[in-house]
Amino acid sequence: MSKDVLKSEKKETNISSKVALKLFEEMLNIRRFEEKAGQLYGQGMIGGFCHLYIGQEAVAVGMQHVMKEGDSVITTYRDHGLMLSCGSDPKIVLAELMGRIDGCSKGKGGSMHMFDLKNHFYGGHGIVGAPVPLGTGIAFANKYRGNNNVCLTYFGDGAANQGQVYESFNMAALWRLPVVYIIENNEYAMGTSVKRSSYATDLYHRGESMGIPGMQVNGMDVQEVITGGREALDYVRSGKGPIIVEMKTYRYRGHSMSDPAKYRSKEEVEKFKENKDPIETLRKFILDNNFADKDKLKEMDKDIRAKLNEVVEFCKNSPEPDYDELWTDVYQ
Ligand SMILES: Cc1ncc(C[n+]2csc(CCOP(=O)(O)OP(=O)(O)O)c2C)c(N)n1
Repeated sequence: MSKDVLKSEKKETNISSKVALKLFEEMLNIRRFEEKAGQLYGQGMIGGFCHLYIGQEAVAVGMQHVMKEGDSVITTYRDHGLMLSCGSDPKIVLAELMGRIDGCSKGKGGSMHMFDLKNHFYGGHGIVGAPVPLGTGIAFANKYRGNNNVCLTYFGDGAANQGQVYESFNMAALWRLPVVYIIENNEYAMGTSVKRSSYATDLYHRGESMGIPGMQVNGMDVQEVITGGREALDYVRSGKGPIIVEMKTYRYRGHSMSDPAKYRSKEEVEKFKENKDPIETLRKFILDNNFADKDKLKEMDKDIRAKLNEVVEFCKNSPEPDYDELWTDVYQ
């Protein structure tokens, strides 16, 4: 691979039925979890901010599929789906959302402050763009230790216009750090569309001046994410330095639960749901290839919902943190 910009449009061709069903289950897990989070928010069981990942599931699940043990993930506040894809227990994610003691931050952080070191998930950061220098630092540590691990550093299209992003790019290119920068281009930064905020809207070009290759991937199709992701990880793991992967995706819900999303039309959202939904696309692939029938897929959904109900029950019974907890875990 040269330093030229790449365009990955290939689909994974020889995906097995076992893998297809696993990917389907993982994406559906995230979808149902996020729908439930939205519902609980509406019932007042979740407070503060809550940014849902619905529509973007193929990105997290596809990339996780091509990562190796030891690789790590860091992202912004739209973090529940990515954390679940890292293998975190849904109970600790939901308990955190609901402000309960069994959450990963003992219920003190909520939606934007997730962390799971055991599963190599470095957060969950509420500051736009913050994961970029942090992820670059993790990549620096990996290179220093010579462990051949890669850090997958996620951020949004809005964050892509920040200065700290380019400072990080420069250092990563200079020191050939093992980092995949994943821009989740879901077309909006709060209420501002990419077209209104960015002169150049093909964000995978953004590292060119520093010799960082870029790749644009259809983030609505898990098989394309897998092909592109594998190429990107191979490139970085071979010691050539960072790469930028722009995942073209779309979020179905507003920026956060408090956003009615009036800056876009219902028709626009419906068009994505009807024609590009990552779960429906894989469902069709599974059915067309006779990997499973409709009933089996319905059964999987039923199981996922039943397990999720158990998670909700667990979290409802988990106590809120004591008042004294306010004074623990404080950096001094
Ligand atoms: C430094 C900073 N500025 C502003 C905000 C407020 N803010 C939160 S999310 C957001 C939009 C970011 O959009 P994008 O990077 O595209 O990510 P997305 O929400 O689409 O996943 C803004 C401006 C913030 N959290 N941090």
